[in-house]
Amino acid sequence: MTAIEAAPGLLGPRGYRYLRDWTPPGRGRAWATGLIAAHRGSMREVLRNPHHTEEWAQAAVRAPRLLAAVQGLIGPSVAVENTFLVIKWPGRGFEVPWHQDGINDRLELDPAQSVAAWLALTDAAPGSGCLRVLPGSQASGYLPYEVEAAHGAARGRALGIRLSDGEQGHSVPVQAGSGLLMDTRLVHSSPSNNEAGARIGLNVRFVAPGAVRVRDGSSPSLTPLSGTGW
Ligand SMILES: O=C(O)CCC(=O)C(=O)O
Repeated sequence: MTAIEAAPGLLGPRGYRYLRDWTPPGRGRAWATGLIAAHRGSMREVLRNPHHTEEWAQAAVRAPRLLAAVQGLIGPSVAVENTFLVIKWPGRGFEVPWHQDGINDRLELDPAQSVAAWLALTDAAPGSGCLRVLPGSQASGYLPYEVEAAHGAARGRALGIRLSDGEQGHSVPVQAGSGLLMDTRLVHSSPSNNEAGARIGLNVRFVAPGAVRVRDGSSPSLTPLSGTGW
């Protein structure tokens, strides 16, 4: 199937949408302040699945405006499949390679029944490492990926997609408390933070019942938020 023949997907031809004020900006910034205080000493950069243990993340994934937007896309029954927090400390090189959220060695998400969200807790601008997206890339489906050793497991993301020559993507600045909703096949990345403050964002994968196709025999760990069928 070529990109032109493929259906554009839940988020339309661009494959992503801005979500304004999923939480009040001050609340996002207050969570960020708490995270900076908790992790400044260790300079921890990645928290996996904070919605399993941290109250702020449990509240974030349930934020009414966010949940309503997700339900509008994938229906009334919604669970969280994964969350992934990235803290980009100022002056530390940390690039997230080009990747798609809906596929890894463990599973593949049905793009018609799942959606990814990137939720800003601080302002994110091109200089501080906001997301770069390849608009329309979701129409090419899931692409081959490779392990990128340089971005090793310690940083939690080991998958990389090679772009064609000349492709650079498009920076999407996002204010604290706002975010992006993305097709799970949208190719995106983020550069290092070269500004003075930490840049913090939470990536969430939301699924409807039946959206997860397991690839390695393991069981997905779903946190139901609404509806039935779990
Ligand atoms: O927070 C970032 O810079 C990128 C995170 C991301 O793309 C992801 O977790 O899928």
